[in-house]
Amino acid sequence: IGGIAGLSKDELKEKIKNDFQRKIISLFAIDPKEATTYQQYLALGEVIKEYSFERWLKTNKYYKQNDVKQVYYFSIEFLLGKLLVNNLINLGIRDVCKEALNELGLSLEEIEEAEREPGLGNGGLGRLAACFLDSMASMGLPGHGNGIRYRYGLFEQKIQNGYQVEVPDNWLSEEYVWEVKRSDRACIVKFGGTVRFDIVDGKLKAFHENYEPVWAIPYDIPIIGYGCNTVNTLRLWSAEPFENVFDFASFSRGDYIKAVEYRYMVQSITQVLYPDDTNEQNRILRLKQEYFFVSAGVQSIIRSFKKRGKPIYELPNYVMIQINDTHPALVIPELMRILIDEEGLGWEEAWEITTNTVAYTNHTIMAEALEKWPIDMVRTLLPRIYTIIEEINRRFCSEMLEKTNGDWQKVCNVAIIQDGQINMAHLAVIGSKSVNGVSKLHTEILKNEVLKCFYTLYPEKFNNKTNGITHRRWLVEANPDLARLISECLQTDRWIKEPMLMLKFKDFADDKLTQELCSNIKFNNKVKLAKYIKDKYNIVVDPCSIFDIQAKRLHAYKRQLLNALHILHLYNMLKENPNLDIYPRTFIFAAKAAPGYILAKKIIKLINSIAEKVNKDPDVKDKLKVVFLENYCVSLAEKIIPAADVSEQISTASKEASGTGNMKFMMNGAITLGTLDGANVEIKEAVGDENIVIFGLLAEEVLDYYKNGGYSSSQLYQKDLRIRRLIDQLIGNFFDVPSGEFMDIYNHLITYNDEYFVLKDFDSYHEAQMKIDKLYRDTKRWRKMMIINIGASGIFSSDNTIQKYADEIWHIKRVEIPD
Ligand code: DL6
Repeated sequence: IGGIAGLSKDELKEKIKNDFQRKIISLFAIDPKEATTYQQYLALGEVIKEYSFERWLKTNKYYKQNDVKQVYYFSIEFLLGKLLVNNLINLGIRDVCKEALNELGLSLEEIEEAEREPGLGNGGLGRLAACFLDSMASMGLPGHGNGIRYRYGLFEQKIQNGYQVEVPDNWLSEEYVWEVKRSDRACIVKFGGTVRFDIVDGKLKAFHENYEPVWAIPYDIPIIGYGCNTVNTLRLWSAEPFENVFDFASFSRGDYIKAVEYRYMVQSITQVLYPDDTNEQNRILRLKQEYFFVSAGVQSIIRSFKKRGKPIYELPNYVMIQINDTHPALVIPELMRILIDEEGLGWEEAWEITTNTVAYTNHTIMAEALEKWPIDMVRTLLPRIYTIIEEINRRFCSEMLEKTNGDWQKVCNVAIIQDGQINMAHLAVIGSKSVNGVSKLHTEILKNEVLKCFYTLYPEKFNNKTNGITHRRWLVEANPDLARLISECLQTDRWIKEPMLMLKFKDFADDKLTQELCSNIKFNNKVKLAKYIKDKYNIVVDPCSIFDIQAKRLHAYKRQLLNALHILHLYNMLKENPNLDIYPRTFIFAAKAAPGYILAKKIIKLINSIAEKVNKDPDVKDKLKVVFLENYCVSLAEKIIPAADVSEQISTASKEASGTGNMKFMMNGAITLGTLDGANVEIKEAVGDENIVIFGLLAEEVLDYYKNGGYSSSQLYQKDLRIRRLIDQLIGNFFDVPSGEFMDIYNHLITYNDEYFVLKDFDSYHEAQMKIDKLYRDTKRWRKMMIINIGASGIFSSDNTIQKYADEIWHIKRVEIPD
């Protein structure tokens, strides 16, 4: 096995066949003909991974030898998706590999399907991190990921009798092909214990004693760039116990029970991904996870930096650490700890280095998602880190006190330690050189509302980096026919490297042939999805109907409830008037709810109850269908998104920081039906008002209602007959469900005054839906809209986003790894 550089196509094909067959023998000691599809996948994966090794080695060597500045993207989640197809495409050998396997009587598609995707993320935040890795490698940028190797990923969702049921995701039950264990690069992470201060050589020095040591073992995954020789690294850390832990003073020799408890404690650290993307307060294990991967990551960065032989104060010239939300914000005190305790620097020097090395991205304004840790918890678990946070806070507050002429209230508003808790967003802002939001609107809200005090203090830190998605996965891989059409129209495939070239595809918007081809591709994708739905759920959906899709995490603010209630409204209208002229629609949902999020789970049950009612009613059967696809994940998204006509992006304005699903759908020719929230605003700018359908309250109106009141959902209920009917159906006996089943939804909407303005926006949503109905009937117009959306989506390639991070925050340059 090994390198593939310089081989002719035929040589490569022969090599793949030989390597693949030999791999099956060496891995399983069986005749290649007897291998199961899964074994074939494992063998092919191993072969392809090894093909990347030569480039991987060269990349690392190049970075070292040329003193290249590197960026480390710290994220508690990396939602990678399947890697086999992606790696084949990025290595440029998918077609030849397909031929090689064909000649062996095998199907590459079947083998690819056998891969199990690691669910190491909840949703947008983790998937963004994965898109960024692909972009950095493909652009030749020296950027790596640092995260956690969870033993169990996000739960697998099953729907039973309309309810969500969670099943553990045992993704490591078989080995994971794409990783390489690097025990030689392990680090020790220290928990608990005490801190003693002493004067050594006239300097105050901290000694962390009686701690519990944990091994952090790195598993590296090669991140293969497209059309270049760059192979960067995603390093995921796994916690392992010390075998000789009895040598540590805190353990009494021979205490068997303690030893077992210790092993259990250690293993629990990287055991499971928290299945919640908003509220992680007060969970000690989560705090352990955060410190664990941060400490290991920073230690390993400093270790390799020191090997360069540069003075430590040069660190910011060679290293940048981007923290993906506040989960890795402990990077700040951890880097301070290493610089002060291990490198012997003074506070000011260490602070200067730290605040020039770290940059922070905020991903949410939802108050419940802004992390706060109780002081006691941090002090007990991370005593040395706590003393550093306290000192950062003390210095910052005294500086503020001076600046505000002693206005304590103002100081309290920005302090890191508030009301017995550590405010991680404040720590992140104060300790970073840059603070960015993830869409223009979101960044404005950060500057003018959520982090206003900090914006006044440090306006120069704040900047926007609108999210992006990798068009290589979300178009080239997920929708190969559309990718081919774009290449044919543009007469080049250079757009795969330079996504702004995709904008030229818009020139074909009025071209009849392109319109037809585009529409045929969409139709074929819909046929494939319809087959998937028939095979899996035995539901027949008509590919000629409008495929209207809402696929994302289930959250009250994302308003799947608005969509569901509206479907119920359409149903009511059709029951009243079976001849009502509405264009046939298939509403498709896919969404996981956090296991403890009761309201979200009830909304899933409601959608399934509506589906049951609608799908079996002969009166509406040709006009409406509702399908809930279980277990939404990256690979399911790759099946669904290319088949969408309508992309539902209907969050309450101001709540969705950016959204990235909105970009994936438009890239595949779906028309956005959305509010002016997150990146929808920029999608509208990119496609023009006539190529998107917008409805609902504006962000400023929503924020104004929150501040000043003025909305009463119960008044609306009294006044609006359609709404009253819907709400009454929820709590009456319209659905075949236990009595009171949807009471939580009722309370949310009426008793607690509809926090996310579902009923307030209902009217405007209905009008927008009717507009979609009308537009879809105008075939030419619709096709034109599709093409404009596809072309304009080049703007939202994560390559563009990453270029901005590289130029404006990281100050790193593209490098070409020689052959
Ligand atoms: O920035 C990625 C993604 C955005 O597109 C979504 O709009 C936003 O909701 C999501 N935020 C989170 C928050 N998690 N935490 N903390 O996932 O980030």
